Amino acid sequence: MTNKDNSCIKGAFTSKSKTDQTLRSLKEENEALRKHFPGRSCLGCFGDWEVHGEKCYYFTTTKSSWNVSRAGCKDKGGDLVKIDSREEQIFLERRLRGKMEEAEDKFWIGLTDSEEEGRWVWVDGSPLDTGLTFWSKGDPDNWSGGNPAGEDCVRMGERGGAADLKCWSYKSCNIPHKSICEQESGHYC
Ligand SMILES: [Ca+2]
Ligand SMILES: [Ca+2]
Repeated sequence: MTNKDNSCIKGAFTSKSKTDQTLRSLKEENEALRKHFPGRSCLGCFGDWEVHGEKCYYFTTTKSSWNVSRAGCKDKGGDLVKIDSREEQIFLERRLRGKMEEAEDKFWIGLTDSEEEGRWVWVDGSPLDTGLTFWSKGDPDNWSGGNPAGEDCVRMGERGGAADLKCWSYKSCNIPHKSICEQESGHYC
């Protein structure tokens, strides 16, 4: 084999690896665009619901107990939000900063241990993944100062932004709070 042949083969390899690299970055770009311009991938949400990834989110503006908040989400076709990833926590934590009017203006999420103390369950019945929790410092402490029954429901939000995303706090379920509902996004093509 001549040197010329060798360099041809080498060139072909370099070019293949460049093509792979370009393909990879195009895929990433496409994914990013799909998230930012849901219309392009035919994903969308009705009315005041906000699209993010493949889900729709609704942030209430009125305050209710955890149970009434959950019923409100169900009436709208969803349920209280379940946080499935760090990425979803990042989205919600950032979104709430602009919505909270004061420090205690936190939002109910779909997590509770009302059935059995310390056994955390999401609204879809799945157990809390202990590797994916974002408790504020000191929580969950089941403080009974506000309600003798203690606390069983989880709310989130830190108006000034949460350190390391940690902004879940435990509260008595009867306290009125705003809430975050979630449902699958629709396909509109
Ligand atoms: Ca979710
Ligand atoms: Ca409790």
